[in-house]
Amino acid sequence: MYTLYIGNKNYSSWSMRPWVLLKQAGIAFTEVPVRFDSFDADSTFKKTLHDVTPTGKVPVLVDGDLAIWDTLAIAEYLAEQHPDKKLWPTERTARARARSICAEMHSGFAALRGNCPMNIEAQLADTGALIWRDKPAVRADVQRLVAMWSALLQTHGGPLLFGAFTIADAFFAPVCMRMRSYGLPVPEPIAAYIARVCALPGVQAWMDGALAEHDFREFEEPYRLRP
Ligand SMILES: N[C@@H](CCC(=O)N[C@@H](CS)C(=O)NCC(=O)O)C(=O)O
Repeated sequence: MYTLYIGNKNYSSWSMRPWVLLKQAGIAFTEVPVRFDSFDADSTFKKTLHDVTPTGKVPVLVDGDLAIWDTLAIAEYLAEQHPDKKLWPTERTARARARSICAEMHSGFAALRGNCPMNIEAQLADTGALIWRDKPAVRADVQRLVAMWSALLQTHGGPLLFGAFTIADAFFAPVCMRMRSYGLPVPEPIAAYIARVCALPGVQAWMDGALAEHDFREFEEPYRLRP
């Protein structure tokens, strides 16, 4: 049985990816929530993770005495462990494309991530409208996502990026959360894709968990004074 260490469901976009992947694929695991705190060296968060991962960050997947950190490595490990689940697209070129966009997500979209931190319970449409007006880099990130998703939905015919659910949809699920919370404007077919991702049982289960947390963490809240 796997153990997955995760952060607050409302805020932890990196934790969301492998959690949704495991849930959506029907792979059994136990979750260990590690509450976000100051992230100082002597914080409970860092102390909890000290013996688990050298990075001191979530997510971490533990399989027996093996710990795998970093979302891409976790996704690759699960795909190798469960070939029957087809976590990557089965066709070679589609798989290469899926890996490309997951790597792009992993190292990119800094403006969107920085300006629109994930906050599932928050309704930040007014803030989103100001960000949209004032931050061309955010608009550029969203334009890139719209182009990426439109091309894939067209090529593979939907309903998800590569037809059926894959790691790629799990990787972009937190982006869908951001688009939703901040009300960022996207064309209708993209809004429909976001709605389909939100309706996936694995994503729904994560969102339900986030909404049940009621754990307002000030340092994760650039835009709200209170819940
Ligand atoms: N590249 C890492 C990023 C992990 C990450 O930054 N996790 C955040 C929570 S979403 C964290 O643990 N932050 C604690 C810290 O920065 O000390 C991955 O893909 O897993």
